[in-house]
Amino acid sequence: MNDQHHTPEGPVGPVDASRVPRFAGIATFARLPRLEDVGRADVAVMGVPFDGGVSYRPGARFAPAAVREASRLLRPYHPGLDVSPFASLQVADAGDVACNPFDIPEALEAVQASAGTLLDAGSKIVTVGGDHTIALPLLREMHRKHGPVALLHFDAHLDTWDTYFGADYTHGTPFRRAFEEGLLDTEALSHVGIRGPLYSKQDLTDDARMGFGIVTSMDVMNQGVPAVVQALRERVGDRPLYISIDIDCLDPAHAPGTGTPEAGGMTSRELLAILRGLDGCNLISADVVEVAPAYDHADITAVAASHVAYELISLMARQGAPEPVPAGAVRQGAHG
Ligand SMILES: [Mn+2]
Repeated sequence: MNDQHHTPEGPVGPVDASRVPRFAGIATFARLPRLEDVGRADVAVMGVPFDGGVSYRPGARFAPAAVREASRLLRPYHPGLDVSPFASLQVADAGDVACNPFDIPEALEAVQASAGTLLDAGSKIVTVGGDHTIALPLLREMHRKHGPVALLHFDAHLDTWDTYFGADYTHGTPFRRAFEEGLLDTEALSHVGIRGPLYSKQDLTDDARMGFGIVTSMDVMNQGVPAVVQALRERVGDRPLYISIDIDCLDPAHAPGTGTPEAGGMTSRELLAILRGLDGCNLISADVVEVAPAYDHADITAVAASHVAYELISLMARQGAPEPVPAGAVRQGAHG
């Protein structure tokens, strides 16, 4: 099964929607095969149903299941990037990390171990959280593989705070811990989508000291997507790039189902456009976190998250595709 994308048969793609209706069958991400069914993957979609690090509304533990359900409608060809990600690469659903819901450090160890196994098998990872605490063990593994990494962090919040109630590992602190642990390339860090009130001006001082640039949601409005894209591309260059996307970077109108909503955010169109503008960057892995389905309406948030994950996978396909596989060579997934 190794190097499956080099075999004449090509990758195993999603279940054929013309044979099995999209709403039928057990949900994997985008109706792709499970990792255990194909043996290896160029890109593994990994669920992390953990929300033990939240400071406000809980519920992101249910996000992987909700995003998989919402991802049924994704289709194989991405016209904006002119790529068929599931034909260029073997993409597979790696299932969920079985996190201890009562022990944060143990849960983070489990996330790190699962991520390490996938990376060592040659996969890039698109993680569907889970709350933002899980970005820390993911960044630890990125650092193990790549050294200090560039980071684009899409969020309403800085997530560089120090502690909550004395706790070091929470969804508001992962990037301060990552900075302290030397995981980040401090020349190439930026938040995108920041808005809303802070605890004090010191929050910004501390954040800048760690090397972060800030693109606020108002900057996106005032400068426009192309200027924001250009600035981000200049900041990250060709460094190994990790993208961490808190779905609350979107306005609550576009992502109501999240734990700490803030008014005045980006539209889902703006987020997708910024991501698309990163075509050609050296994207090593990514996460989409903080979807809390209990507060969602009509799957708005889960649909947005599924499209964001698809966008990330498409960027990986554009950048790392082996020899293009003819469309007819992509085998349809069998499970229905
Ligand atoms: Mn966050």
